[in-house]
Amino acid sequence: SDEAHQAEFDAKVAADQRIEPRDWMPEGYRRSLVRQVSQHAHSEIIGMQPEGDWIASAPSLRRKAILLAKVQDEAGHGLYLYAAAETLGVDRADLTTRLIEGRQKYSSIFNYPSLTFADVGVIGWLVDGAAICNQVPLCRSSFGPYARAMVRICKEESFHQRQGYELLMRMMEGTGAQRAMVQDAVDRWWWPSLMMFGPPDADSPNTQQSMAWRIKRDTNDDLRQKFVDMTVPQADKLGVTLPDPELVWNEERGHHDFGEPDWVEFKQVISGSGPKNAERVERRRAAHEKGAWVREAATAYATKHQSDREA
Ligand code: FAQ
Repeated sequence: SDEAHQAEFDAKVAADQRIEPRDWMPEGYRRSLVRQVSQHAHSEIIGMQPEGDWIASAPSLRRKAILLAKVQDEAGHGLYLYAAAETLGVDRADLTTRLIEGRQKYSSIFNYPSLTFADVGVIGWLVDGAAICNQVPLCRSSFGPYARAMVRICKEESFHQRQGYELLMRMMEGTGAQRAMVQDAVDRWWWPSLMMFGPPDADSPNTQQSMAWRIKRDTNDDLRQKFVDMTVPQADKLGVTLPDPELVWNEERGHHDFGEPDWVEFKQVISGSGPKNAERVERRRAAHEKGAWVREAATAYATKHQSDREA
């Protein structure tokens, strides 16, 4: 009966056992996972664009090789995540259609422009840093395929974060103009990085249920705090200033206090009118259309192979 199934599901979740694709699961659980995992997959794929813009003009062969490897990893992450979503009974072609028709979200962070090569370093440091902070706990997400995808992804994200930080360290040893370029990139990416964690807990419609199901293991505000605490000493060591006059260590709380991100801007960006939304989605749509012949050829080949086998 459904009641027995529900009880079994609840017990598994409470015991921190993984739910697997063939297990019974509440419809809402499935829906919320499809939502989160597909948004996450889309983020990896759209997230290739801001850094991808710099591959052709990386300042050295070494930087180009590193950047190419990182952007390829992001494609790989997208593919693991689409595969995880497919175990929930959705089809990746359909998810891509929903993305390019603007019916599904992807992370707000990728709707900002990457204006200089310092942005590549800052994306690695702050954006991958925030991604790690958010994703390490998701390695313990209750849905098996998602949790396992996160383990592999987090290993690669930590390389991504270090390459960004190392790039910035080198630039900070350079000329005044290079140091200014790093500071400018930090000024532009800091607040959007804080927004990656989602709305404040009080305005987060999904957190409570997702925490109860152990899809999410921490709230948006807790992870945002963790990220700020982790990043402040890194900024000091780098020699940059985080653009928040309210940022201060609070001895009593044992955490940094910090200012409020601009949630009006956040809402605009997630509803499609951020600085780069239209361009990002358009580029994805064009790439998808350009790839149509590859999909057709692959399908034709598979069909031929199938009928050869049957003959
Ligand atoms: N952007 O109720 P909540 C990466 C939406 S890292 C856009 O709090 P939830 C690596 C949310 O979906 C980036 N939309 O939602 C990389 C919901 O809308 P819906 C990807 C956002 O799910 C680095 C509504 O607002 N990482 O790609 C955002 O409990 C460098 C209400 O929000 C992940 O996806 C946002 N920032 O918590 C790649 C991590 N925040 O669906 C390339 C996995 C919220 O009801 C280069 N996801 N929304 O229409 C999560 O942990 C969660 O889904 C949150 C949101 C924390 C993002």
